[in-house]
Amino acid sequence: MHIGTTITQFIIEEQRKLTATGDFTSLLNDVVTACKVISKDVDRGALVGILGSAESENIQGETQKKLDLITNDVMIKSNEWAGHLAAMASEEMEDVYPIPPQYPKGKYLLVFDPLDGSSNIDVNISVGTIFSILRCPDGVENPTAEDFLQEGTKQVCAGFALYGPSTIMVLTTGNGVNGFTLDKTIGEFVLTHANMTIPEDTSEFSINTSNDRFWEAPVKRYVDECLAGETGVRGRNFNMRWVASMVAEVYRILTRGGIFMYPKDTKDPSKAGKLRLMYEANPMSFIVEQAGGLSHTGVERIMDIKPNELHQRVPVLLGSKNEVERLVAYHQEQ
Ligand code: AHM
Ligand code: MG
Repeated sequence: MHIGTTITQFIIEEQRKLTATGDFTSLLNDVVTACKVISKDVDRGALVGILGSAESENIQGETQKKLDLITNDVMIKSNEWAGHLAAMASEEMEDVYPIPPQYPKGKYLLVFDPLDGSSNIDVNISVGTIFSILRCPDGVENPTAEDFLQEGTKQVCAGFALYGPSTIMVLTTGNGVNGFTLDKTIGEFVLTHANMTIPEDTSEFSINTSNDRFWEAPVKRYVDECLAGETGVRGRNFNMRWVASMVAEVYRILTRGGIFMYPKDTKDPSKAGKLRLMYEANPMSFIVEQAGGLSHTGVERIMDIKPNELHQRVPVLLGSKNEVERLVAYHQEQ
């Protein structure tokens, strides 16, 4: 029986159009392998004793889950050996991870959040892995954090795996967005969602409303207007969802539209937002924009930001074009 287009076939055929060397295809294959391993680990969960806290903190001061550390290790071990990468960086590591001296080095940089939404892992709600591939600057042998600080527009590829009822991989290399479902019977991701596009309009919003009192005026206005429904200025009712796993929210938006907001707030004035630019906001922005949506901070397009540090946080407003534009206009009006 024909199984359809596997992710490997898809990547090879895409790269052929660009007369690529095969290096990038192999790198992506290693990332895909890591996500299959993580999918299996998430699936096994309590059976193998890997749920719960690791009783350590990451650089952001967040308590790490055992699975944060396990999945970080899976990403490193799957991607360090093949000679495609010059270095890696992750949400779970303070500094850049250099390729160990016993392995050859390559021309790409890989940055990732190995387990996004990990506060959900112990309650069996969808989590995921987010990644972004950048080019290592020419002539750089031993990349430092500085070499990673490239605008989102420079990404070669961005993707995420979503470990939900199905395991799904969503990818862009700047030529549209495609989704693949893991067929666990054969261990292959198969193309199931070709050319994903985000509807321009939506009546569904997504924000953690427990932060309401800390929001700035434009976000408060936007949400209040959605909540007023058909009796307010919007003249129609809105629905709300909050999964607390960005991977799940973005996948929902790719499937049926919507707007996702993790805005700047005054809860902790030292932070510009909750989500991290390099391994959350930029890859998701690349995917969302390639699917016809928009991704903005309210003040600027996320992918135009010149990063100033590896673990930088940014406000994130992304999804259906017309809703994000409206919210940006509210920021400009103030
Ligand atoms: P994580 O990378 O530590 O899991 O944090 C990022 C997650 C996002 O997936 C999600 O949108 C957000 O944090 C949820 O935050 P909150 O717990 O404030 O609702
Ligand atoms: Mg995350």
